[in-house]
Amino acid sequence: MKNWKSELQCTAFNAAQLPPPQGPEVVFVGRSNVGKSTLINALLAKKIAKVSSKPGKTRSINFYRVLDGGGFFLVDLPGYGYAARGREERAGWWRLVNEYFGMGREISFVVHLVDFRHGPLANDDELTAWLDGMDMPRLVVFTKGDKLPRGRSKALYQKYVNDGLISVVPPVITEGKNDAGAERLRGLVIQIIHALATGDAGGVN
Ligand SMILES: Nc1nc2c(ncn2[C@@H]2O[C@H](COP(=O)(O)OP(=O)(O)OP(=O)(O)O)[C@@H](O)[C@H]2O)c(=O)[nH]1
Ligand SMILES: [Mg+2]
Repeated sequence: MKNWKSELQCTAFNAAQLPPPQGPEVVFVGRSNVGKSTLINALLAKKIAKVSSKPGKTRSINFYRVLDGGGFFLVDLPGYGYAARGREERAGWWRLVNEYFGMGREISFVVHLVDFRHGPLANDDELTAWLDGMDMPRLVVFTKGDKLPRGRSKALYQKYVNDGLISVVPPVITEGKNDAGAERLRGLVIQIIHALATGDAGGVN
């Protein structure tokens, strides 16, 4: 799918700063440093979200408005699982995320990013269980696929899937900035939004 027209709509550090819901939202979640902001930049085909090699870069909830596909938002969340953060900050993360998910917004689905080298870790499982409790559909994206030798990818992918990962369509593997898959993923995001809105998730391929 061709490039989207997009803009940063809002940056929120707390619930009071969250914008009023204005359309379907696709929310990017995952551990710090897994590549959420990188994937948003790849999808939007511009350096709009801040990226860093150090975990804990994104501290706010950032809403990127996409004008194509009927209009929707990509929402970049701060990552979790950053060891240098204390208990208080972790509690703050959960508070903000709870408020965001709990205010009746039109959240279409969650993109759960998982480092392909490590697979889902304990805090990913915790998040998955929490999302399951809300019946929140998820698309699993494995990041940093370029960091693994090609020969190992297939077996590892199969292992994660066999371990019971649930994803609205089979998990996608990405490879960072040189992501030839971004174009396909753009098409997939719009298909999933529409399939979920019309109750025809079986029609996505
Ligand atoms: N090789 C490779 N590097 C990647 C990939 N995705 C992200 N990175 C790198 O991983 C680092 C972290 O990327 P970010 O996009 O900032 O990660 P994030 O999930 O937004 O992190 P927080 O904002 O801390 O939650 C950066 O150095 C990226 O360049 C990938 O697929 N392959
Ligand atoms: Mg980030």
